Amino acid sequence: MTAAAAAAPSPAESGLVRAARGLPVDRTPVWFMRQAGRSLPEYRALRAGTAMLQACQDPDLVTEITLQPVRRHGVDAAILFSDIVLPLVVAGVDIEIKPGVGPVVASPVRTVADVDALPDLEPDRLDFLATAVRRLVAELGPTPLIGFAGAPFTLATYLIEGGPSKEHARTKAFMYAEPEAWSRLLDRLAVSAATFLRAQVDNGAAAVQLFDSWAGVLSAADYGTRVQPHSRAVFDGLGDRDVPRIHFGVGTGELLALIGDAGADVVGVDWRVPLDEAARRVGPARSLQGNLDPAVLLADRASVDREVRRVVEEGRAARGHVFNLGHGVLPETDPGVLTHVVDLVHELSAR
Ligand code: 1CP
Repeated sequence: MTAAAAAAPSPAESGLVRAARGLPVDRTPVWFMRQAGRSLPEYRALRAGTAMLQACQDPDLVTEITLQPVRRHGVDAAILFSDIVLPLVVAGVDIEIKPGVGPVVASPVRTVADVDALPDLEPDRLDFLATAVRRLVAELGPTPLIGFAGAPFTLATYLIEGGPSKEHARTKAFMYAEPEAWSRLLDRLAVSAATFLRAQVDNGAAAVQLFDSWAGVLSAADYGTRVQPHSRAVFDGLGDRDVPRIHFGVGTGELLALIGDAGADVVGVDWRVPLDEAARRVGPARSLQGNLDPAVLLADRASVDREVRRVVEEGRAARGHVFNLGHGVLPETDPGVLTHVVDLVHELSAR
């Protein structure tokens, strides 16, 4: 290796990866969940006329949309433009993402037979993903690409409810009434999530995030026995691939320790629990990601600055801190505010 090559920064040595491992960083790394998407006019222009799930399978569109927020905001990581339902769609499940609604499943999973009829995800159907990830890694240079998948529980809520839902009552009823089929369903979703993550890591993704967005609707007891083993199976499916594992859900204050124990290096926290308290709940062996309330970005600049400062300060209690929102960017967010937050986090945390 030449001296220049040895000195060239690589995604594996990036602030994101270092903070995720609890290593010292020059400044707190920052990225935003849903940083690609509807808050960006250049995204809306590029997506016009293409259905969401079609766009996710087009390597040119995936590459360009993933890069847009990196160019515009100077964030410290890219996240693959995709969706948590994509592995199901690629496997052959009839799902559509309806504008203004979200994923809608044509034939929801309601019986034990429905569980057993679900198709498996064949890895050889993921060539489009390998192509997009390889291109992105080449374009991104030292900036890490985060690969992701939906966790078994959150995917099960869409399959069983048939679409977005607030109470997830059918899902919970199935979980209690059909424990064996429930376990089989989550097992199968874990296998497909692991296949999807491996395809991203094996083509150069430098970190992964498992989205269990709706796990917070469960008690700790149910989460621990009926869900966490399946999320752990997803991380275990990465084998010895040496990339940090981020594990996120909304409303998970009571579950933070369990979410960490599923096999995460980084626990994602929403805005309900301050990061210093989250650090106590998660313990010294894991880093934290979060947790600015996305609604704050719609307020006046003084409020934005005050809340960003608070999150950066509270994040100092964690083993390592990756600055993010507590959930995704709201579509009505002014992208200029996102760029400002990136600069402010860097300035406040510079060492
Ligand atoms: O036409 C559009 O622009 C549709 C909006 C959209 C976008 C931009 C959807 C529909 N998905 C996405 C992309 C997406 N989805 C990303 C891209 C990368 C990035 O963060 O920039 C990611 C990581 C996801 C993951 C995802 N999809 C989650 C987990 C994260 C979260 O928000 O909690 C969930 C729950 C979904 C389901 C989904 N897809 C789309 C919507 C509107 C929803 C949520 C619906 C609901 O409320 O249940």
